Amino acid sequence: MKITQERFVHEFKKRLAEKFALDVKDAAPIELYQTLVSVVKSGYSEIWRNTWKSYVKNDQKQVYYFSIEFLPGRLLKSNLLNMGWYDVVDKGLKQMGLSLDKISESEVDMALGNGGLGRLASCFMDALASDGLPGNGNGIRYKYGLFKQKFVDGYQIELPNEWLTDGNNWAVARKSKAVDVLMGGQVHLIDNGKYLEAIYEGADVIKAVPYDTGIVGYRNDHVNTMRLWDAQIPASEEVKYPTIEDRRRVEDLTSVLYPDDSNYEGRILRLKQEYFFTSAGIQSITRHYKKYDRPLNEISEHIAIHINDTHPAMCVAEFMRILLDKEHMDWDEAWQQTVKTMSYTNHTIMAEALEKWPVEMLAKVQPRILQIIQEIDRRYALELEGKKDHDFIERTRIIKDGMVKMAHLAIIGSHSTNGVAKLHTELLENDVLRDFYELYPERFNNKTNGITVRRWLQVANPELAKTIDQAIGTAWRFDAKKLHELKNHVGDKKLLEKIGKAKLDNKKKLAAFIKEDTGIEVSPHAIFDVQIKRLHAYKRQLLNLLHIVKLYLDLKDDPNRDVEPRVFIFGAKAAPSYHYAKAIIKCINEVANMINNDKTINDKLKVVFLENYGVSLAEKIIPAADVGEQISTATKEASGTSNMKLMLNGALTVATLDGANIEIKDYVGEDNIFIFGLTKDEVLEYEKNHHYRAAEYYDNDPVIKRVLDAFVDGTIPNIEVEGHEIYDSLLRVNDEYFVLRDFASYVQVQEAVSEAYKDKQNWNKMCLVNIANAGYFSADDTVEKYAKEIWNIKPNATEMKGKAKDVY
Ligand code: GL2
Repeated sequence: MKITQERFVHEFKKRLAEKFALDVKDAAPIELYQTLVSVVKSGYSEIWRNTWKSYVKNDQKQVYYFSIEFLPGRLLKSNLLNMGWYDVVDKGLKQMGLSLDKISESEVDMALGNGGLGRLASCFMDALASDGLPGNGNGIRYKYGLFKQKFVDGYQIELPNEWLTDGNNWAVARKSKAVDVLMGGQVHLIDNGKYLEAIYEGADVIKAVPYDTGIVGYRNDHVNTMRLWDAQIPASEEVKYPTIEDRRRVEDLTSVLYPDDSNYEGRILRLKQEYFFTSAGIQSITRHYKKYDRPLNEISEHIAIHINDTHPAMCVAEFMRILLDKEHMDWDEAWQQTVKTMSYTNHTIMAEALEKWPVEMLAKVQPRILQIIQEIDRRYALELEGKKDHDFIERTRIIKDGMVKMAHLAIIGSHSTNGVAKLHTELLENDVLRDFYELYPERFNNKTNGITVRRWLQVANPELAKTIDQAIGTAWRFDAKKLHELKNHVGDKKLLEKIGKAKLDNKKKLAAFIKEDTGIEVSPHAIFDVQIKRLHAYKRQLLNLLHIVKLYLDLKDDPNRDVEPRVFIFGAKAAPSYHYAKAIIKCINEVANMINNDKTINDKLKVVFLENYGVSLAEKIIPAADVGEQISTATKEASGTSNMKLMLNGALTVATLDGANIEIKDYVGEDNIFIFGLTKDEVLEYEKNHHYRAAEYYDNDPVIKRVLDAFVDGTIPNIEVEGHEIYDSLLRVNDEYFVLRDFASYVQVQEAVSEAYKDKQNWNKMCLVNIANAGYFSADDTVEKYAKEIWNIKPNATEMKGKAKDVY
């Protein structure tokens, strides 16, 4: 829809009056926000309808991306950008004396995910729509998002995140599209002469109600759907749940997001959630497919289903259940369609994150699904008999020792398994999933993660975006790879200065936010050194902290030491039950207190731990970062995506050779990144041979000894318990993630960072090289590869990508 400033202002005032009976000057921020959302929604609703209609009309193959987490953050600005309305609305609001930035702050983050995996799903949603591809999200509408983090005396406290208090203005409830999901009870198979009939007894019927959110493509008149399911009690079942507690038992199914990142918890409620959104999604897909009388033995030519990590792996069995029990297909045909339809992404090799569910638990949640998995497993083993040895078959079976291995179900039941960075895929093929790679080499492939450059540069960092426009024009806004044209400008001093200025301005803004949020004053001229991600031992926030303590002790020894001032900025939530991660949070906070309040340090060092890290906070921090810390133990971080967001915003990366860091290094070259630490082969060697002795590093390196002692000798106050825990984890438990082993090379590379920062022009040149190469990590391209190589889907025939290019 075309919009002019005049028309927007008129529409906005009209709706504000209709909705709230208010004038602009009397409206509260939330009322202004809700009014704006309603104008924006009305601007894309017709396109949304038309996009869906065109899929149906053209009988287009569609992908359904099943993910137990989505992390869209705020949608207002990104929708405005994608619709091409941003500037007009910004000016129109100003004309009314309002501010888009302020109104946008009223939007509560949609935080229905933990971290990288959920954010990736949302970047992919945005990219699918912007590529004009027929792609739908399928997930859970949690009533409570990821917990709100507060610090009390330096400890993490978790508060409920009631993100729906003011309603969710973007979603549309589609009660007419609800489906029934059966859980629990028993199932009997009865031969009725024609086929085996599944008779359910005593099962709970749960009504799955979809809430659809439009996902607006970038300037291409294309709007896809993210469908999130809510659990409700069907009217026919109300008498079964006479008390409020009874009702809660059902409705709680979609209440909370499990707050554990990369760690699986064997709780029955989680398993129920997995079955709930899987079944609801598969039922609605097949129901829609059948509406048009197409043959079911061709379904895989019309739909693709993506299993994002193992949480939706029951898709395989649920799809089989529908084809067998409802459509009476024979097993072989149903299986063929299932494998052709499904594809799976693995996001981690951490053993604790690989889901295994006890057979009895699955029997309680959905006995028919268990039966089907048992049959898949039986046939799998039978088929390999005589072809593979007994051990191989036992190692790769789906059910083993009373446990159902969800990754095995996903691999066996799909035609594609991919990792999320080159190194990660290599580890899957040669190590973690070696047997399956031997069995199905053609199923394995790599798809390095990507990010949406729109949110992480155009929306989050408008000043840098404009600077780039001035240098290379605006084509990069449609095709992020074009950022590489910046490489022709490395010698352009004016441009380098402007990049430096944009960074400084962003740092000033962040400094103001830090002051307001924490009371801590930081200088925007110091190096802003950022580590933002979940708190996890393998991500090694502790290594960062040890280095900070070293710098502090050096300054205490010699307060006149010539150091490049630095502000270390952390953002990280720890899973509520992850004791060790919480101990690290406490220690970072106490080190921060000690340093920030020490007058002798004279502002050479500051440590800021911002509360409640999430998408919106990331949008404030990333544009202001000079240095991004990507320091996981090699082999442990599957890909990482904050590494890509930070480089895109001109931060230089301090990195181990892990995950996508390796590919970043290959693009920018070794001179434009700070690499340190053990390599994959060295880590694997240590893990195999158990040669590593952390205590030797303590005994032989006086710097390490001094830094570690500070955690237990009272140097750092208020960490009597936590300091010892950390000390013991390194020295007694032998430092599982090789923090001490990598410490010396980390210190060295950090010295190189400080040295490099002294030459501003060269530093800005390095930033430019990073920005120029960040377009290679655009989610648009990643998703295009999934579309071509895995899903076999094509852009919408009526797609108008690039049509509005001249508007800028
Ligand atoms: C993760 C990986 O840890 C992370 O490296 C990766 O970038 C993302 C997205 O692929 O997936 N795996 C995982 O379980 N979580 C991740 O963030 N939670």
